[in-house]
Amino acid sequence: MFSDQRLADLNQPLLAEHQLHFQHLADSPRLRYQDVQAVVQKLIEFQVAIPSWALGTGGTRFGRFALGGEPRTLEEKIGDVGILQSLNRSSNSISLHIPWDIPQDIAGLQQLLKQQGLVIDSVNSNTFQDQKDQPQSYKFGSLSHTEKAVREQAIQHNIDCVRYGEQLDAKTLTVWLADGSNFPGQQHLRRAFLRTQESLAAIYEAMPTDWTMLVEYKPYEPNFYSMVIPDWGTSLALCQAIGANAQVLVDLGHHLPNTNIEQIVGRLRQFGRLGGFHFNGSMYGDDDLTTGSTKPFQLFLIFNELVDSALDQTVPAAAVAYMIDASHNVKDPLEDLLQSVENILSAYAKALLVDRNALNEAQESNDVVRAEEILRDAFLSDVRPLVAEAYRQSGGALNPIAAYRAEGVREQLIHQRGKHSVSTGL
Ligand SMILES: [Mn+2]
Repeated sequence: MFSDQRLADLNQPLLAEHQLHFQHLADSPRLRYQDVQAVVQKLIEFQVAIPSWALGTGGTRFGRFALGGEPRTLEEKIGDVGILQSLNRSSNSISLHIPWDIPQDIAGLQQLLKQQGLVIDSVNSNTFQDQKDQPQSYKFGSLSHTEKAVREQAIQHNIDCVRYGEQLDAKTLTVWLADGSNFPGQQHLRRAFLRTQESLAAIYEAMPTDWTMLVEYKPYEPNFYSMVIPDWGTSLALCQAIGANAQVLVDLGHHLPNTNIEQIVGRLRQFGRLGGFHFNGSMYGDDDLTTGSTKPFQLFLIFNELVDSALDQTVPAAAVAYMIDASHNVKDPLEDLLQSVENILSAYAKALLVDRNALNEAQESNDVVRAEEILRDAFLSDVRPLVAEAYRQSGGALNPIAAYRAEGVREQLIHQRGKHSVSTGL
């Protein structure tokens, strides 16, 4: 949809002002210790996967207000992510949800992905709903279920996901379990855990050795008394029991209010078990808002842990898969995703600006105020010119949302797909 020439035309009127702001930041004391191009390069290299289930308008228990032009097929979803990628060059991969997006025409999909410069990074299993014609029900759990036949069906579904993923060169299986109980006494808590461990181990055994299993946790919902994997400690224990390629996935919305998520991130990095991220914004719980919309300082502190641990030789080097997991109830999903990626890149850029030597000195000498001021100094920097420069240098739009609107992308999608097209997903 956006040719290089079209992007250059859209960027042209913004260029002079951008260069002024960028130069001002590059010359500022904040970047005194840094090679500004090295920071831009890090931003260019940072990629966030887009979920196939979040390209339509999301709903709540109460209703759904569709926007129109939603992608109806996996091919159209790839098209939507291609639009994002052409604008920000930071969303080069897709997280696939099975069974909402079962790949059919593998050769055609591979060609389409190549054309759009995209890859499938992970497949996500779904044992939180009963599918039509499914022999066993997940009403009382899946991998933790008391009945072997239900567990076996859930194990097989996860293995099927891996097989679909292999056909499209994915390397990661993400498992989020809705298993748990709603009432005290309903479930034997330890036995449910052990059955889950056994089931995950069986899936792990069936995975190719170069695959990673990401184990997500969530404190409540859909079960309100207990979740089998409620917290990072449980995820970590499962991963340690299963194998080296089992890693914890941190979903920012899967914490109770006021949880110190940056500390969890630091711990998991230290133990070499942070495998992935689901980015979203959270006000009360798993409300799946735009990443960075409500707690930008927390997002910055999380990136501060990621940047700091990446520089620490004593921390095991590990690839972290970054993905968005959000819902868009009242926004155009594509605009929301552009905002999320921009907020993620901004938090990362700010974390890269932290004067680490000065911070270490302040921490070691217990200079509390100085340490906090160093973080505040980076957090309060306006890094938008750095992010825009990363977009520009990688061939994207200086202002992706403005370009999206100027081109009338949503109107075109509605024209192509209709006002009432509905996407599978949240
Ligand atoms: Mn998630």
